Amino acid sequence: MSSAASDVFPPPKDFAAHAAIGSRAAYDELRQVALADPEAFWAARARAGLHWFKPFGKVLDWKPPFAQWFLGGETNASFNCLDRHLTGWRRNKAAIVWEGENFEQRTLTYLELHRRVGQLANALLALGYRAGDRAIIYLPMIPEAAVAMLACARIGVTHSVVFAGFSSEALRTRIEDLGAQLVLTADYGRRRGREVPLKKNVDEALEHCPGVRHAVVYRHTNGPIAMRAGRDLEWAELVASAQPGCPAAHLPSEHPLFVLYTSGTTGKPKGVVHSTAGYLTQVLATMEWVFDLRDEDVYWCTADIGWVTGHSYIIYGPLAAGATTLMYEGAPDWPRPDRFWELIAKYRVNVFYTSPTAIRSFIRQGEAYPAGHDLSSLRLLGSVGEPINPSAWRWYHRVIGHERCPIVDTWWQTETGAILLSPVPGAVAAKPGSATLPLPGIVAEIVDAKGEPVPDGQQGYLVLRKPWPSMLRGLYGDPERYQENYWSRYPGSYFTGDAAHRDADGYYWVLGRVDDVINISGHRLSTMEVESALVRHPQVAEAAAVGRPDELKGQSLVVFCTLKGDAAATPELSEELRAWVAREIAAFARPEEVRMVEALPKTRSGKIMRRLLRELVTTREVKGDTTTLEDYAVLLKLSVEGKDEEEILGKN
Ligand code: 7RM
Repeated sequence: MSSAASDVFPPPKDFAAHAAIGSRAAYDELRQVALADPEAFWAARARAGLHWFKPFGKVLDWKPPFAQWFLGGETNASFNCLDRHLTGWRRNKAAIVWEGENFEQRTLTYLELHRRVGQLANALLALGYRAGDRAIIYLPMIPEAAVAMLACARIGVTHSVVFAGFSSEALRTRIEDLGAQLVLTADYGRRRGREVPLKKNVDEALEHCPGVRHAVVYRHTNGPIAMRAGRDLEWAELVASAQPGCPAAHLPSEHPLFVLYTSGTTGKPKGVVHSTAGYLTQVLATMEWVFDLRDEDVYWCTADIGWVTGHSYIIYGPLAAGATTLMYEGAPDWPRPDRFWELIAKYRVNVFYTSPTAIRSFIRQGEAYPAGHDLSSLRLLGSVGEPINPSAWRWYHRVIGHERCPIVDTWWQTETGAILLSPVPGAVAAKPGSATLPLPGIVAEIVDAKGEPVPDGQQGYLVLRKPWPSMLRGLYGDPERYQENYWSRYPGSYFTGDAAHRDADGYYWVLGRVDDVINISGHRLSTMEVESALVRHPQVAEAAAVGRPDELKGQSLVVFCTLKGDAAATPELSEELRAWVAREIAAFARPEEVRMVEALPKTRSGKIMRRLLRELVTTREVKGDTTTLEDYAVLLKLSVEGKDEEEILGKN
């Protein structure tokens, strides 16, 4: 499938002229070098990119599916993000520029950030926390979130950030799975003028988590909270009595820097484990290749630190690179729909990285909002989280980038740690809707069900043939699930769970998930997780959740429920169930629609035919009654009695 010439956007000449990689030839050469000897390639990046307390020996130990990188080496992520920048002029450079939802402003230089991280790290050491312990971070988008992550990293405490939009129930399951001893939180967060009761959620979760010894609480809004003596500690008091200088622990390369929970195909979220040295090496390399970062840049990634994008491209990547990273606390449309454009103009943002869902909502609001602000500082635009539709790409290019800024459509996952497919903006021509080419050192392929490469233009599954430094090291406490989820379908290759095709120019077009994971506004959600939440409701007997294409959010959630005995299918119950899911999981998981039905279509082996329901919500409107659904199911059952869903409908 080749594209018309008008669909190709070559790197703008003046962008390429000043870019680190400024031509396709230079880029092909780099990819060639990586391909010829990946281990030597990554070893050189690791040596040049990171500070090592002790140099590594063996580059890669690969016993599929378990990889270890840079063995024998000792380093520290917090040291690489902070201390390295203190010896030269960068010590007084802004590390974090923060703006609160209520327009409050704070700037932390590298020196100041280093001081605060050291204080908190010393306070945690004084409480007895050591390398190998686990901490949950449940904080809003405030600089303290970065301080907390870097303080944990400094002493080798593995952190797990839980998105502040998650419920107390979601928080509890993560604390329990991780066996965390420590929680770092705040009184409240701010969201669209409301105060989100974070500490209250922590209190509820901790009723079931006796293993947590301390909750350290930062006063952000100063709203009322309960403090439990002996367990809860005031952040301010703790750091006031702590020494500022805290030496960074010399940690082995493979030390687990963080665990981040993400949705899988079952009801239980997966704890994706990331390493220290491999993770940081590749995240840092992609800051250069993809964002073409310069020291004088103001860089803004609009993600939340609760997602992997926030970890890699608000905190670890930019800070390891010595960049100025902008952090904004609130919603894009608060108090007005032009908040993002106002921030870009105010802080003279050069590199802007956001999601297709955000872009589509801007399109809906109209061009007057961005037109009212000076966006001339922008040099480069990025997109992440879901496929970007070509029309949204063009709008982004024209209305935000003024046809001057290249766009990097970056494909990656929580599991991959860093961007793997993306144009290199000074070297690779973009095509709207394509993440273009694999970055250096990445061997991607599109295969059929048997693992054979498919011809160009044909749809298949995206797999990765070689290990990469920032790949996940496993799922916390569950090596079998790690093996099963990612490595069992094509032994020796990593299965991404995404469908894709490659065009005649070798460009990759990622189409979306092929499993029971849906993507709502770039947030990954397991349909099983929603179903488990629904069947916890006293009136629900069975539930099936599916995604429906949504113009704004990419996908929206539709759920089918059967009710228990005497429960009546009323609009009130439907509303209650929507609110229930939002409370049990998170607001983004609130179903768009609840359908109460008399039966769910099932295979003879009893599996709910989600694919059938998916087709139903996609291709035709389901009316208020249940007959359509039942008839559809019965018809299908009659014609294919005895076969399983996969056989009937093909596994995508
Ligand atoms: C970074 C992140 C991962 C899933 C992934 C895809 C989808 C992400 C793109 C994309 C097409 C993109 N991590 N996805 N980026 N699809 N083009 N540029 O999103 O773990 O939360 O989600 O998101 O399906 O497998 S994630």
